[in-house]
Amino acid sequence: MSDTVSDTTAEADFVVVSNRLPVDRSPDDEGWRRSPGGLVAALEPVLQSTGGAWVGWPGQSDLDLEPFAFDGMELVPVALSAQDVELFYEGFSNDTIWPLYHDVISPPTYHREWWDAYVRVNERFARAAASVAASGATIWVHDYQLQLVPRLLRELRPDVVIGYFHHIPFPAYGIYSQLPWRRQVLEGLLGSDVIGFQRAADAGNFATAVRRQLGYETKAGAIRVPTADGARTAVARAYPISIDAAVYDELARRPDVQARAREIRAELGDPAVVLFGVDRLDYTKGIGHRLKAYGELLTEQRLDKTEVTLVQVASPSRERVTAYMQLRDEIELAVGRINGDHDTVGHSAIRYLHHAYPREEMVALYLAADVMLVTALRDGMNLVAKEYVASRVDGRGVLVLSEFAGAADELTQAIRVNPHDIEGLKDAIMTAVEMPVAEQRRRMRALRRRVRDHDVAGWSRTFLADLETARR
Ligand code: GDG
Repeated sequence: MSDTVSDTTAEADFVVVSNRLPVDRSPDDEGWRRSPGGLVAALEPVLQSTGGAWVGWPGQSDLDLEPFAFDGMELVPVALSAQDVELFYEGFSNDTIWPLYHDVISPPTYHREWWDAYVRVNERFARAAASVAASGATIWVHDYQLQLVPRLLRELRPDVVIGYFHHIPFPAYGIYSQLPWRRQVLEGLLGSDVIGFQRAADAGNFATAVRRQLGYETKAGAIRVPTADGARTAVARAYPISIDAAVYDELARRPDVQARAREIRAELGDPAVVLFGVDRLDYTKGIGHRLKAYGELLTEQRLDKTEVTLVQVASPSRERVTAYMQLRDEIELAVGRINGDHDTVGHSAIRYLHHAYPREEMVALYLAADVMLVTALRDGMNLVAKEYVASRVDGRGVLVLSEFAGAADELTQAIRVNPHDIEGLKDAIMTAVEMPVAEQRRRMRALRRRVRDHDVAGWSRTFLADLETARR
């Protein structure tokens, strides 16, 4: 990676780089479908108006494709071999960085072979981005799989402006410093002009790591990065991500979605109380703690088992990583025990669903749920919490929210919990179940205002405005 990529083929003034392209192969394998998600929704208008490009992996190993146009964007596929997927993606990204950055809830694995693959694949992404960026382009790199890309890009293309957004937590120094390649990762990120985090605490942890490891001066989020001819400034600060709130609001007002919400309650046997959890099946989400608290409330008869149902959607995730296989076994064992103890022939304590659902169905579930349980042990933001709020067009419903999710900084009218404190979690669930309607409405009004006024479009506008300032 020593040669500078020539920009003779370059064309895009705005380039997004993320592990995955924003499209999935359609089931019949005949072309592409847009993958759902707020990031695409937020960035698509910018990409379309600037003739921008998106660089990423198409999601299948050994698929080597030429760039192609899709919905007014140029998509630039980066090929990953089956071995890259195993070492770079499942290995270093999801079994080293992910557990380390989520406060070692699960022990991180350190393999030099995984690191080598991470470097190699990051170089490939950087080269792909460098080759499509126009002179002076803005390049926005996303997330923990690509932490080395900013610096590699700066070496290849000193003319471009580089932003990086970190979707997951950045851990405290005592934890971060376990990483055998801690300096290289910090230097990789510092190739950016602006480094965005979910919470102010994450940005603070990053600045501390930079000071302690590299000895660079940091002042209120401005980091002085030494260069060959002096120094440049990199900015590290919080840009809490959000959702396209209007889309959830609209879906939740649709008569068919509301009818489906009523139908869901009927299918559950019209219980007095529906509790709801939806997460990727991930050990960071605190699903086990949630089940423990709920099971004890049933056993102690604080909740009436004939009157309450917990719907838990656990969407399949990272199924080839051992820690996730073990988690699935643990969760399914816990669900089986609780249901075995408390079910009747006609009623289930937990409706456990190991599937992914279409967005309409998710919104119907949000509308059907009296209480939403977000009990993450560590979570960059947690968009589910915001989606629940945006869907409650009826002003009802209660959000129980972990203080370890980034969303807790903003959603202050939720019932805040420490999920490690099982007694506290049980009390919070009871407070939510028993909350008078007037109080539900008062809290929900404030929550909805927050999510409406801070949506994902605002998030990307703010970040990109700071990148423009960095350019000047
Ligand atoms: C990472 C960070 C940060 C889930 N199951 C289904 C489904 N989902 C959707 C949810 C939500 C998204 O997936 C999950 O987002 P989260 O934010 O809750 O969590 P992560 O996947 O861990 O995301 C996180 C985020 O990045 C953004 O920066 O907030 O902290 O870990 O949108 O609705 N969607 C559908 N069916 C499902 O079954 N349609």
